[in-house]
Parts: sequence; C-alpha cells; structure tokens
Amino acid sequence: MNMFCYQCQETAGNKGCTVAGVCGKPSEVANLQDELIAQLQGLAIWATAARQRGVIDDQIDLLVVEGLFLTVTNVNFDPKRMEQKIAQAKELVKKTGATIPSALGALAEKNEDLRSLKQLLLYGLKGLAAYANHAYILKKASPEIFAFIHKALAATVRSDISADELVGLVLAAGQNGVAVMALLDKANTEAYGHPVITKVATGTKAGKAILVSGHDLLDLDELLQQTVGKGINVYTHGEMLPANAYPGLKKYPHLAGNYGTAWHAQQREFANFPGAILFTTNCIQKPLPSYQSNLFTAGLAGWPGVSHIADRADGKQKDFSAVIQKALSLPGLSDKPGKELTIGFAHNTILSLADKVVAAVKSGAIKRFFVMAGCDGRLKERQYFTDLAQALPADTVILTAGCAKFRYNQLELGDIGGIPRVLDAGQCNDSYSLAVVALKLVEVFGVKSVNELPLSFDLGWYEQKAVIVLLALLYLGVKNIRLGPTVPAFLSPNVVRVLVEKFAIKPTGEVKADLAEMLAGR
Ligand code: SF4
Ligand code: SF3
Repeated sequence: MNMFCYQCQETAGNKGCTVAGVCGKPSEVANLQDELIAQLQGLAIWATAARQRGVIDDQIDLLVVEGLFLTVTNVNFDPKRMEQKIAQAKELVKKTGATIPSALGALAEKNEDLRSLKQLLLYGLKGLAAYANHAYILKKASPEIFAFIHKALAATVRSDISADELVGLVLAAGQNGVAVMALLDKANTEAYGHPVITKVATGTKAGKAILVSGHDLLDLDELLQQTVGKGINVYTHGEMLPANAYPGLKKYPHLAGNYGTAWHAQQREFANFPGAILFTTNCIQKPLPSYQSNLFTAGLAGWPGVSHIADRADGKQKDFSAVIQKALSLPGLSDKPGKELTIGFAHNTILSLADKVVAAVKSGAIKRFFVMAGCDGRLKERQYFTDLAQALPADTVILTAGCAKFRYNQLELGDIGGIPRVLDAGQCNDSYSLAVVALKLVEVFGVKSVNELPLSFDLGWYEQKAVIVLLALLYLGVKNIRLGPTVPAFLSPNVVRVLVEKFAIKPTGEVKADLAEMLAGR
C-alpha cells in the first residue's frame, strides 16, 4: 500500500485509494497530507489547552483552517505547497512545544467504528475549515468556530474517546457547520449584496477572455477590477456561476456569463477555451498539455507546474497581471449564442417571494419541494439525478445549491405561476440558504419541524464540503435524507446503522421507487 485515502465519493472501488488517487493525487501528496494533518492535530491539542488558559494564537487559528482546506479533495496536488504548509506548521509546533501524534493517516485508529467516526468528524472539519477560510478571506471570523475545530480535531487522535462522545462531536460539527455557513453568508452578502434574480448567458461574446472557476468571490472581484477597460470578457465556470447574481459583481459589464458546466468536465471545456483560466479553489483536475500554460491557480488551489498567483500582501489586491497578459496573448472567443440560466434564488430572494410560494402551496399549485443539492462528479450513476429531476411531477420545485445543479439546470423544467421549478440558491458554500428557507417554511406552515413539510432531500456528495453540509442538516434534525450516488466508504456498517436509526438516512436507489417514496413523504 503506497497510501490510503477514502475521503471522497470516487475513492477506488468505494473502499480506498491505495496506489494513487482516482482524483489524480499521487501517493507522495497523499502521504504529505497525512503528515500535515498530524501536525495540525498536534497544534489543535495545544491550542485547545491554551484556550483554557485564555491564550489564543491567531497564527494557529489560520494555519489549521488553511491546512485542513488544503487537504480537501481536488484543492491542491502540488507536493511543494504541501511541504511549505508542513514547514509553517512545524515552526508553530517548535514555538509552542506541541506534541505531534506519531501514527499517521486514517488507518492509525485500529477499531473500525471509532475509525469511521473519527474520519467522519475529520472530513466534516475539513468542510467546516473550508467555509471558515472562505469567510476569513472576506474578513469574517468566529473564535468559537476556531475553538471547536481545535477541540474536535484534537479528539480525532484521542485513544480514550468513546463512540458516544464521537457521535456527540459529529453532531456538534453539524451545529458549527450551520454557524459557519451563516457567517459565510454574512461575509458574502455584506461584501457583494444579496443575490438577485439574474439571467446568465451561457453563450459567448467575441473577444479576449478569462474563465474563472472555484468558489473564491474575492479573487473574481479583484480580477474584474483589474480587467476594467482591458477589452477582456470574464466568464464563470462551475461553482463560480452564482457570482453572476451578486450586485457587487454583476455590476461589471465585462462579467459576460457562464462557460461550461461542473468541475469534472473541465478537461474538455478548458481545452476548448481560447483564453486564460483561473482556478481559485476546488475542484481542479490534471490539466491537459493543450491548456496547461493558459491555466493559473490562486489561494489554496495548486497543481505542480501550473503558474500560481501570489497571495495578497500588505493589504493590497492579488496581482492578476500574468492572467491578463495571457488572456491578451490568446485568440479569445467568437460570438456564439447559448441558453440563459436563471439564478439568484438565495434565501433573501426566496423569502421575498414567500407570499407567492405559500399561496402556490396552499392552492395546490406546488405539491412538494425537493432539495437536490451537493456535488456533481464523474460517475455515470449520477445520471440518476438528471433522471429524477426530469421525472418529478410538474407541480414540484427543486431547491438546489452546489455543483450538483449542473445535472439538471439546463433541462426545460418550466415554472409554476412564474416561480421557476429549479430555484438555484448558489454554491455549495450557500447551502445555508436552503436551511433558512426550510426553517421559514416551518414557520409559515405552522408545523413543528422540517420533517412535517412537503419537502424531500435527495443529495449528491463528492468531497468534504458536502460532508459538513450533510452534518449541518442532521444537526437541524432533518430525516429521510437520500444520499448518493454511493454510501461513503468511510462509514462502517455500525455507523451506517446508527445514522439510519437516528436519522432514517438512506442511499439513493432507483428513480421510480425513490420518487414514489419521496412523494409519500418517506
Ligand atoms: Fe481517492 Fe478521493 Fe482520496 Fe483522491 S480524494 S485519493 S479519489 S479517496
Ligand atoms: Fe462541487 Fe467540487 Fe462539491 Fe462546491 S466544485 S460542490 S464537488
């Protein structure tokens, strides 16, 4: 075994990647990630004890969230960047005298169920850290969330911990997941305003072009500012699509629309893009030689041999001039018509339509809502989500967030009295909107819980941001969530049993049978 990683949905044989990652992660990087996690665990143990003495180390707070985010699937494949982060961690370990666990990796825990719970917690923390880092970049931070990350990360190496205590921490991670997504929502909306209903072009305009992928709105913002008047059109890709709906970003006339679909189609889509491409976070894949020299990474994203834009220094913006020069040196796009996507249905928009939505439910025009959110991925079994969206009765509405939407956001699903049948709340980062809407529905329908609403959850997962979204929903008490296209390999049979008993969570199955069950409220 060269490595062991089973943190994502595409893990080899739904058991574990042991030679190299299906994602393209070489064993060298996987092992460096294990080493980095161990350093972070040591620092987390120290920081938890230090907090009890009233000592807070801002450098450790930031390093732990950045380090965890760096190990999320498809963020960074560059061993040098991993080594740099390990070196930073080691400096802090030296400064503090923290003790680093000696056993590395998921298999360090020998008990199958404890291992499963510890890894579920760790992957939830990775997602939590990713969202905390997104908020931090927009100058929003929560000491309570940092403290929880440290406490829970420290618990993943405890040999005296019980399964019950770990289950408690997993649910507490969900609680912190709700808090971090609320914080990120505040960060995004304070910086760029509440998303508004927006029609986004998927065709192209003649001219030089830059394509921006990933989730980092500030990178896109600064690039838009630096391309004003340069004769360059900026397009969004994948999880950047929702950026088009923010007033603070859509005000730029050269934000020209969305090009392409979800992350896993990037090799084909980028190869056909005759401009510069900027990847800001997950999910980057191995670049093809045909476009590697047009590709840039920023923030925590990285691929060996791909030019990386330096981080902000001294309160200044990132310098995207290399991306701009590259775009100007390439042929650019020609005029091509395309469909329009209607987006911008984050909580503020949906709540402003609440009267209309409630009236539609009360009149029977809308019978049921389906939350179909989360991740997209390569597996052909994900056709299930397209087929399900297509099979939904015409009096139902999809609430979506995350790149899962690319499985059905181009279908002609129409609207119900002017309410589109696909309400797109934004990135996976914006899943908070779906919780706000669900809780609002509880209030307006005067029911006791989300589980009494005409609302079903059918989620696709791929990486660890989806894990924290799932844990947040479990914390909110949501039952009968369908999860697919496979059950996470890191869940042991006993842990699956607990999840089924407590939350009636179930795997996605056949479209027809699942639909019949969901329409019956199961
Ligand atoms: Fe395998 Fe997924 Fe880990 Fe990549 S992130 S090595 S595909 S389990
Ligand atoms: Fe997608 Fe990676 Fe998860 Fe942000 S871009 S949802 S997979």
